[in-house]
Amino acid sequence: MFKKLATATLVTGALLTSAVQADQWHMPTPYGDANLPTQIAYGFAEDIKNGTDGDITITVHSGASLVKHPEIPRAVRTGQVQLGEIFIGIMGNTHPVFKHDNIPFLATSFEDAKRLWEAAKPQIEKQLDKEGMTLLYTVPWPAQSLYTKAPVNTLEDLEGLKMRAYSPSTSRLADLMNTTPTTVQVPEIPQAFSTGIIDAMITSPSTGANGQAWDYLSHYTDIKAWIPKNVVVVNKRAFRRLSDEQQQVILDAAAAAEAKGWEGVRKTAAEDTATLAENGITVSEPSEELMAELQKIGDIMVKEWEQEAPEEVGAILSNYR
Ligand code: PCA
Repeated sequence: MFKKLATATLVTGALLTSAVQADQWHMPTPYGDANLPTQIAYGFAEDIKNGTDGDITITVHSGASLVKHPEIPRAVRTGQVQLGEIFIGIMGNTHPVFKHDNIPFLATSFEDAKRLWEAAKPQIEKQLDKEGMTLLYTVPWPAQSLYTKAPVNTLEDLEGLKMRAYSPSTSRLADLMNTTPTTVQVPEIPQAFSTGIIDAMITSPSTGANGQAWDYLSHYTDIKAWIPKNVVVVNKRAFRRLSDEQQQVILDAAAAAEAKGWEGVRKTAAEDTATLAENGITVSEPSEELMAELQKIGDIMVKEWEQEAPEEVGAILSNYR
């Protein structure tokens, strides 16, 4: 008798709780609070809280504090968290379509990067869907350029150096540049340079400026090789459980976030490049020879990429071109 009563009370209690309790969602992100994508993520969470009158509140766990970056895709896929932010390139081994994001010289202006994204988006949505995830929005990074401890005029100046890699494509690029790829996450960059784990890297002026690159290197060669993006994805089942109105609030917040990213990135690119120079880094344009050498490597990488998945990659390339 007592047991029955206790169970009944528990059930009623649970029902009551679920009726009044707001959905508390968790959103791991890879990068720290100073980064544009993270600031956008906070605004996105705020929009959703306001738009749902507090029924969905999202806690943003920035800087890989809740889930390590390489594990965020799986955490979202399995529903361990409801949504998360991921650097698209790190999923390059999941399916070649994700590599569109790190191919040198395929798209080097924000206009081209946006066109490339429109061309790749249907394929990306398809692959994410297969893995139980729904695409919400992307945030582009500034163009990726070369950081070194000495001036670089040709690829020979880099030969044998340990080059930071952050995705399968950048590992391949490091190989083709006759350097040794070494995977290092953003928070570990300063220490990796000062302990000699890496000698050079290709990343945005923002990541260099946030990590105070002037403390451990001296030259920035503005090769503007590609414009990668983060993507924010939601677990498909978590999303479908919401009402149509709630889903719409999230989609609207995602559209606003995406617009903020493409707008904001131009400003941060210019500001952060200036910060590098102000702090004593030599910022220079690449030599024609270096660009010609890198361009050749880019052509090889496009061919290799297309061979990996002729149908899907072919569709992206023909859409884009
Ligand atoms: N910063 C991140 C991704 C691209 C970028 O500009 C990084 O270096 O890992």
